[in-house]
Amino acid sequence: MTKYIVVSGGVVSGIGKGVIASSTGLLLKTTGLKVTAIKIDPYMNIDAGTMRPQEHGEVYVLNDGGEVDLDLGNYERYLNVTLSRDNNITTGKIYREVIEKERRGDYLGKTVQIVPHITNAIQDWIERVSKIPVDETGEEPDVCIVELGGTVGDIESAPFVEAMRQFQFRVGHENFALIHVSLVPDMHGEQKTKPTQTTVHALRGLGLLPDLIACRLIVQKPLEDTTKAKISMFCHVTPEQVVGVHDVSSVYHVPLLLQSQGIVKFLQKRLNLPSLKITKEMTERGLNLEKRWRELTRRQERLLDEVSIALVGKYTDMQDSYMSVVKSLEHSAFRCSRKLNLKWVDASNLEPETQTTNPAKYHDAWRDVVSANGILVPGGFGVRGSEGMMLAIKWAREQKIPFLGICYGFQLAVVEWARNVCGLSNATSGEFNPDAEHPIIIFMPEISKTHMGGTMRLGLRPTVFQPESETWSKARRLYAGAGKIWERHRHRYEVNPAYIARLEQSGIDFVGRDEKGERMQVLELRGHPYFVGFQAHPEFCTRPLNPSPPFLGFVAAASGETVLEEQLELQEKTFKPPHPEGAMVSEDILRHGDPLPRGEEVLLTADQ
Ligand SMILES: *[C@@H]1O[C@H](CO)[C@@H](O)[C@H](O)[C@H]1NC(C)=O
Ligand SMILES: *[C@@H]1O[C@H](CO)[C@@H](O)[C@H](O)[C@H]1NC(C)=O
Ligand SMILES: CC(=O)N[C@H]1CO[C@H](CO)[C@@H](O)[C@@H]1O
Repeated sequence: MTKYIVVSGGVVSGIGKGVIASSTGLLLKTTGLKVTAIKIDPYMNIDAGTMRPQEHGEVYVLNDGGEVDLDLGNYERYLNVTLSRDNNITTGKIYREVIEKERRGDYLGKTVQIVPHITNAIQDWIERVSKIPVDETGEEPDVCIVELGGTVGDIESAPFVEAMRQFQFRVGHENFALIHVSLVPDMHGEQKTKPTQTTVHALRGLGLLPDLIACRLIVQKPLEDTTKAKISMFCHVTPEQVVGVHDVSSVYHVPLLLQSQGIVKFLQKRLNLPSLKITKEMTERGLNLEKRWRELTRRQERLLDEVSIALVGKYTDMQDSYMSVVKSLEHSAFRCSRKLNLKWVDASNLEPETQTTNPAKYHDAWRDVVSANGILVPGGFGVRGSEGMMLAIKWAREQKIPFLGICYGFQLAVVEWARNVCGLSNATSGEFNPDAEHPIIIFMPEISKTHMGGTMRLGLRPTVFQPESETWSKARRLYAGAGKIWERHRHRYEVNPAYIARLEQSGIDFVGRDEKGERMQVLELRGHPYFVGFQAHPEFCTRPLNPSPPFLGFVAAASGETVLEEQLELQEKTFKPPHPEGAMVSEDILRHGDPLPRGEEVLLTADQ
């Protein structure tokens, strides 16, 4: 029987419910259990692909091409699992399923209602998805963490709260626990419990009893014993059921903070976890995970040397849209024992026009770029800022500053090369000007231009390293010298095949390509400390204890030549892909080359 831990929130959203939920999952994993996660988003969108990054943060891409909320990224990273698009439930998906069933006549003409039809559909979905294997064992998970988005009491989340109320009886008391995350405001040094009392009363009114109340304090001061006693008394729980989560130096400390308050022991007893048979091998794996996690957090506190990275992008004032990129840099910096100093540079401030319209911004932006140890151009869309990004790329290339280009950043690096090295001064991307004289980047031919803005190439795809790259490519060494690697893609444009010979003659190397060798996926320059571009989005597969290889190489190179050499050697010995074996063989890719579309067709927003 699967054990379910539902994590709900009260008072306000955005207080780190996801981190508490994934930390709980991680702690259970250290006891040798197999853990999966489901995120419920009470909004009507069917998927996240069409949502604007300014409003929702990053669109996170899964192996199966599912475009989801960035919280699923949290779970994949903490739990080292591979989730599917069904691990994200939105109101839109549930309603669509119920409406489709109604249209098919599955309800035999009965009145279809929120209770029981929508609430049943939610419960069925959770039960089904919680049983899907997500890790290298290929076995059913023991525990499923269900994070309920929004706050209890919202109109939006009401059907989900009711579904959870019913669900506790469906699966039984011993298999269902609820963690309610609440806010404890600190007012002039006094910790206030009233909001928590109110939200717990609301929860009880809806038929759900909290097994644990996680009190978030948005200050660096732990929950006081008197506050704990008060919450325990007014919310009708024992003091051991109240845990405090104050601000700590980094989110990686949260699991240890929870553990120190006995939540593992509590959940073991509450859910009768010892009744699950845990093999010796899994117990050891769990212990090893705990040891490595502790080491990571301990090492983090002692970091002295800094590495500064300029992130030259477009949505720099909406930093959540680069969540996975930032995580990849963080994980890589830990590994290199460096403190990450991230400088956000708005690319359009680097353009010559800004020098006249806003000289201060122009100079600040360039100061950040030229003082950085490494320059990163992440994914993006559209022409705005692209000239500024290419100026930053040119600087990195000529001054031999470590550079990493992701997706759009990779494409711009190719255009910059075509213009300034290959002598095609009119080179540009077909994305900006479809009638350009030298469209170095073009719309992928398989993708329909006419169909509602087109589709995307989405999900986990292989990249094959060119045979001769074995002798020199740093990118390849970072993947332990593998001939074939797997990363997630999300793009619509590619390097124009008509220019590849010319580009390569002038000295750029496309060391990684698709299986047919037609699509350019990894570029690298020889004779440069680190100049690498990826058409894929490797940032979606980074792990705290297993940083994304191209990011690791980039941060290591930015930390110095010896650090890079150390990390290359370590990667050659220890790197393992974060995907379970099964994820890396896809029949239809083998049979048909590169089929499109694998995911749902994606409509573009105007901004893209
Ligand atoms: C993470 O998962 C991958 C693939 O499922 C596995 O090979 C690797 O050993 C796991 N890493 C850890 C630290 O558990
Ligand atoms: C290409 O650039 C030259 C100047 O370098 C310009 O005269 C010419 O019009 C450009 N061609 C196109 C098609 O834009
Ligand atoms: C079972 C099911 O309906 N899954 C859906 C999950 O969401 C995606 C859209 O993002 C749908 O395509 C799936 O059908």
